[in-house]
Amino acid sequence: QSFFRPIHGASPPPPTSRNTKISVIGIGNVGMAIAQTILTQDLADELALVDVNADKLRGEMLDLQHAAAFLPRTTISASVDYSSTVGSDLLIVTAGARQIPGESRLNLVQRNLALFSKIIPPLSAGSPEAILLIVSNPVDVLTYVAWKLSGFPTNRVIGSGTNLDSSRFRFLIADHLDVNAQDVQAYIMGEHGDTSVALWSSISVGGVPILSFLERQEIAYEKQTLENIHKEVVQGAYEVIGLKGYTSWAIGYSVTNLARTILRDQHRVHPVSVLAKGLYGIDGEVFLSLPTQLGRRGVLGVTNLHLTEEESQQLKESALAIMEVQSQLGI
Ligand code: 6V0
Repeated sequence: QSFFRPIHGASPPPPTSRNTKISVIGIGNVGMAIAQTILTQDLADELALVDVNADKLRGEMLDLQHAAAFLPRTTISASVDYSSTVGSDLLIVTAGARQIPGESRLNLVQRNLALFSKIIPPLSAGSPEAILLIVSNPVDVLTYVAWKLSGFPTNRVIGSGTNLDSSRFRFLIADHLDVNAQDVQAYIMGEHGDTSVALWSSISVGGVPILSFLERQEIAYEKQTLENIHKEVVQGAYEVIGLKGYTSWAIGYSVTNLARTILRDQHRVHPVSVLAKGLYGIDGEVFLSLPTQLGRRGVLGVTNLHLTEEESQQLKESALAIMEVQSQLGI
């Protein structure tokens, strides 16, 4: 029996309209930061949390549910079973083994490949129309792995890539020039990691191209300063992990920002990891970050940026570095 009684002459309820469902797989520091940001931004009617740790799952679910009085209405579920994700519109994967001190990157990838072989097939089978958003590291290689394992078309497999790096980049430039980071248009492309490429040539603030502005004003911009900013971006994650043990808030906002663009069909451009084959002189089947227009169908297209010779070369080298790891995986 319903708590509310129908008013006189009311029509029967319409056939149930479809809810928006987001699943977050892996609810460690990153998964939970994403989950809680999604809740505060009212992006989902249903939020399904999945992890292998049943106690932590239940604890996190209850803790979020207890905030219901302060949040937009979202049904939150938690399960160790992937079937709880069935019918998702967006599958966000943050599950991953952590690097053991002294462990090689390749070994970590092998372990995460084994993990993805268990996770991705049931996820894609349960939500065959979903968009798969990979966050686990190394994100570019694992997005490729997820694409292969899911059988999804390339427009529906996306890696969070350098969306976070670009946000760090924008913050540092804004800080340097004393402007608002939201007014800074700046992209980091390529690998999410050591070989990422800073696109200095296309940075603008409030519509003003920065490099040519500095040159016109004859302000001697020190190349070193620019390089240091990029270095700080690359080191950013290591620094935060060194200080607090993990990163969470910025990646939480960064991924939620992508979720909003996708689910609300915003057609915004984000630097995310997509299949780069045939673009910017890249031949191989490799996922890396390019400025990409996203919407409800996932990837809508990739922008046609003009790169300098140096940037173009760096991007190709970044692709080679990722493919080098991929080639050793045997998939
Ligand atoms: P964490 O806190 O160790 O969380 C990982 C979670 O995955 C744990 O709760 C595990 O129990 C869970 N897990 C393990 N196996 C499974 C499985 N089979 N099914 C479901 N869950 C499982 O790590 P943290 O949350 O800090 O990081 C998660 C991943 O995100 C790591 O790979 C990070 O390197 C990566 N990041 C990626 C970023 C990006 O920009 N792409 C940024 C930050 C972190």
